[in-house]
Amino acid sequence: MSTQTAVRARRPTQQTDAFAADVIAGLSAKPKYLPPKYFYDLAGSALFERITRLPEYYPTRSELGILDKHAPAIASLFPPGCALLEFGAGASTKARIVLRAAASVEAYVPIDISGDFLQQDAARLRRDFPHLAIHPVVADFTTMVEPPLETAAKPRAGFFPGSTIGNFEPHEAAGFLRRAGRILGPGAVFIVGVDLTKAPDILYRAYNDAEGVTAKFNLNLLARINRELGANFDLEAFEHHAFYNAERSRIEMHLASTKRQKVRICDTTIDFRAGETIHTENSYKYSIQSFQALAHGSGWSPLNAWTDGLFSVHALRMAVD
Ligand code: AVI
Repeated sequence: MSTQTAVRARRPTQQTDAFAADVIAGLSAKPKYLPPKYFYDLAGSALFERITRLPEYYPTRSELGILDKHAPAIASLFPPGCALLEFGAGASTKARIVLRAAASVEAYVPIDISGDFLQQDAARLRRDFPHLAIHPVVADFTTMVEPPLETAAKPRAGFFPGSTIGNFEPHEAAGFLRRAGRILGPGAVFIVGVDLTKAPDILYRAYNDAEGVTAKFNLNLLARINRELGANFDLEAFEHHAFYNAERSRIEMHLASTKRQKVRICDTTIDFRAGETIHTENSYKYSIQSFQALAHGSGWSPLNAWTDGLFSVHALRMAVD
C-alpha cells in the first residue's frame, strides 16, 4: 500500500485534514515550525501530566501552593451567585482549590476542546460539589467569542491557570485577554496563572529534565504525525533542544535533525539539513509588571498578584463601561 493510500485510509475526519494541512504548512515554512496545540493527543497529555510531577518542573507545584494559600482572598473577589468559567479546564485540579473556598460561586463552567475528558470530570465534580451547577462546554476557548448560554443570566468570573497564556505569542495573549473580557463582561474578575522570569538555569532545568520526559513530550509530536498521517519520521534522528531566549523572555523548544534527511508526509517530501530545527513551542515568562502591562493594554485593571517568587497568580478586573 502506498503512503498516500495509507493516509487516505486513515483519514476519517476534518480534524485529520486540518492537522495534515497545519503540519505541511509548518514544515514547508522557513524556519520550520509545528503548532504546539498538537502536543496534546492522548500520549502527549499523559506525558504532560508526568512533566507536572517532575522535580525540575516547578510551575505546577508553585501554582498549587499559591492557590492553596490564597484561595480565600481569591474567592472573596467573586460576586455572589456567579458562574466561574475556566478556559482550557483539563482535570480541574486547580479550580477545585478555588471552588472549595468560594461559597459565592453557583456554577462552574469548564471549557475544553476534549469532550470525553470534560464529561468524565463533570461527573466527579457533581459528586464532590453537590451544591454547584456544573456546565461543561466543549469548545476551543482560543476562538470562542460568546459567553456560554448557561451563564447568560449570571455574573461571570474567569479562571485561566497553568501559564498556558505563556504559550501564546504576546499579541495573541493580548487578543485572548480582550476576547475573555467580552465573554466575562463589564466588572468581571479574571484569575490568571503566569510563570515568572527568573534565573535562566532554573528555567533551563525545567525544560531539560534529567529523566528526559520533556524530550519524549517534544518528540511525541513527530510520533503523532507518524501515527495519524502515516509519515515516516525516524525519531532516533531528531533531538530535543530547549533553551532560554533572554532577549524575548521565553523558553524555546525545538526538534533538531541530527543528519541530512528526507521525510514523507502524505504526498509531500520534506528535506532537512543536518542541524536544522523545527520550532515546536515558546513558553513566555513575564515579570509581575510586564504581565500587568499586557493585561492593562487589553482592558483589564490589575487588582492583585500573589507569588512565591517563581510563579504568579493575577487577579484582574474588567472595566465597567
Ligand atoms: C502548558 N504549558 C504552560 C507548558 C509550559 O511550561 O509552557 C507546556 C510545556 N512544555 C514543556 N514543558 C511544559
